[in-house]
Amino acid sequence: MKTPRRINKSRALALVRILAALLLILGAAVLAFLVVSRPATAQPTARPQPLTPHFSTALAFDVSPALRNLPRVARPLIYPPDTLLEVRERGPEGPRAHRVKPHSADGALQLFSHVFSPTPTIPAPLLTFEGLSNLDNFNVFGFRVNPPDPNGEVGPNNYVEMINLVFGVYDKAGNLLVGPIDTGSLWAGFPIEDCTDPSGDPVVVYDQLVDRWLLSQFTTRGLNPDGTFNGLPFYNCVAISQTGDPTGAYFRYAFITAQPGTTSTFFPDYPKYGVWKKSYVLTSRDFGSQDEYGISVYALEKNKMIAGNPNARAVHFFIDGNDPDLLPLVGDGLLPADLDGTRQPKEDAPVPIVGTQDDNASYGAAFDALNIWELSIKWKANPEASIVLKTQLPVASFDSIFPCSPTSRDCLPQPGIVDPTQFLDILSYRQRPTFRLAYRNFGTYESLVTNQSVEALPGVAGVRWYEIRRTGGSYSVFQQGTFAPNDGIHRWMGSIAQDKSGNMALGYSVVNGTNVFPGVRYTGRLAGDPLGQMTLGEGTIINGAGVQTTTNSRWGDYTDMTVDPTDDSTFWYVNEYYEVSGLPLPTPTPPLPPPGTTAPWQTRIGSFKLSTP
Ligand SMILES: [Ca+2]
Ligand SMILES: [Ca+2]
Ligand SMILES: [Ca+2]
Repeated sequence: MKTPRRINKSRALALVRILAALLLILGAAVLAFLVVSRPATAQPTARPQPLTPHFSTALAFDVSPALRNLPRVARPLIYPPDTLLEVRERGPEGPRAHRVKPHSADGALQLFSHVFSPTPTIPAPLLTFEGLSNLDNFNVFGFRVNPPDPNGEVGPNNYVEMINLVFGVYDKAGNLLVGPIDTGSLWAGFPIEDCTDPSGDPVVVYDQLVDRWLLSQFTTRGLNPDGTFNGLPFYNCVAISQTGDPTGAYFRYAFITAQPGTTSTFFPDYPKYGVWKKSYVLTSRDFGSQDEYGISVYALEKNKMIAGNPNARAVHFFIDGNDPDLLPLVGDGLLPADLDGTRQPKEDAPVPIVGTQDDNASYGAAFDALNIWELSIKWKANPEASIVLKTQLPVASFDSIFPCSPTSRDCLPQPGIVDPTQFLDILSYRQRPTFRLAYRNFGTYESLVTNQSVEALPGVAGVRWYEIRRTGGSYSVFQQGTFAPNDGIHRWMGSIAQDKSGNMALGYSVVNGTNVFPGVRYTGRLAGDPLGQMTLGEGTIINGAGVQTTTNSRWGDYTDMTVDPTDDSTFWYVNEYYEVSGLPLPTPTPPLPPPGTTAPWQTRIGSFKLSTP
């Protein structure tokens, strides 16, 4: 184990540094945006340059006590009880897409012959139960946060959920076995203390190939409270369960995000992970301290990590988003393939990495497309790795720029809410697909499904979803659709996956301005159904009964549809909703919140199957 630089600052100060950014004036963020949005140093290149792999080994490693015995790092801080902190509200923002051409009609809008209503065709949930909530944050930290970043995955015996800023382990009946624990405690005692902060953007994935859990978060000590860089490094903190029991001990790793050849530090925002055959793959939206912007792609050496080898390696590529030719090809993020099922990709098959581009947005896309990158990696003594833009797949016209006002996050109305600053964030302007890129090998072809939020009809949010196939190494869009029944309900912040038969489930948030409170629903299709159609109607994980009243408007930033490895058929979905309203209450008054509550978001976990066995 290499000895990292020790950083000795108080826990309270660390929390303040991470989260107290809401105290800053907006002007600082605007200035940061202006500085990084169009750097004068950007040099156009004709085509994507060959990208150089940078290999490293984990900067720190150790073995944790069993999760159920870990000491708790977090100590409640004294805040007014109604304090709500936005996770990393101020900080590097990078480019922000805006509209450059008028609304485009959606070219893959699923048509309904009559007014859409939920049909009995889609099976009801087998089970739903309460996940973690903002009340857990209050109980652990003494304050609440937004957004929640809800995600979780199902394993043989457990469901593990991570949110900002806590996580928990459930059995499959929904009983909480361990937690809620502040995410930093997962790294309690770890040599790189940055990992012990409750920093956020957590991701958990279950690796059914080797029966292990991967839990992760980024670090934020390199950011000042005002979002500027202070010279400290950043890390991706990754914990791998020693066995299939997520309540047991973990092998803990930290991989630095520094880039060779520069003195900049790189903040790895919005990390997303995927399971592959011999690698864990992660992508992040990076901001360098010298105004660099781009997307990082990492592969982590899985076989050594699951063996608890301190010398597990990483390979890192940085794709420069300040290059105007590269910006549309990476946008605001790429998603790594995350393997479902047990049929593995071919030996040495490249890992698909997928982005999305929209010609309505200001990143320079000439047409609407999926951008397919391929990452190749061989973990030899002298490892080899490469990443290439494999192809661009034109897709049916879509429009990711929703009419939001007064800010780009004030988009979707809620019942009783008349102040548009409290409208919910659709987040569709971010030029990227949303978690996950669910991969499945069907033998004669490989299939990838993903989704993004769009303006499906003028002023109506919907979910564009895609099935990409790789056959003999070549990619095509096998089907695509936009799910937005014209029933006055907004659907967004989706996540999609396929079961072993190719049946597809799409979960998402719902809301409207009159009688649909923020809730969680799902739709689906069977493998043989007409292409591009979610044929089964709509099911409900949980109906909302309250509204979000915070003016930061944050929603998501992601949700998670996963597949039970036991039968490879049962879907498990997690998303946020409101059972009671935040304060101040809108009129008419929905259910009353607990005293002092400002943002009582909750999460709900639900399971369902689309076909009987
Ligand atoms: Ca998995
Ligand atoms: Ca478009
Ligand atoms: Ca707002």
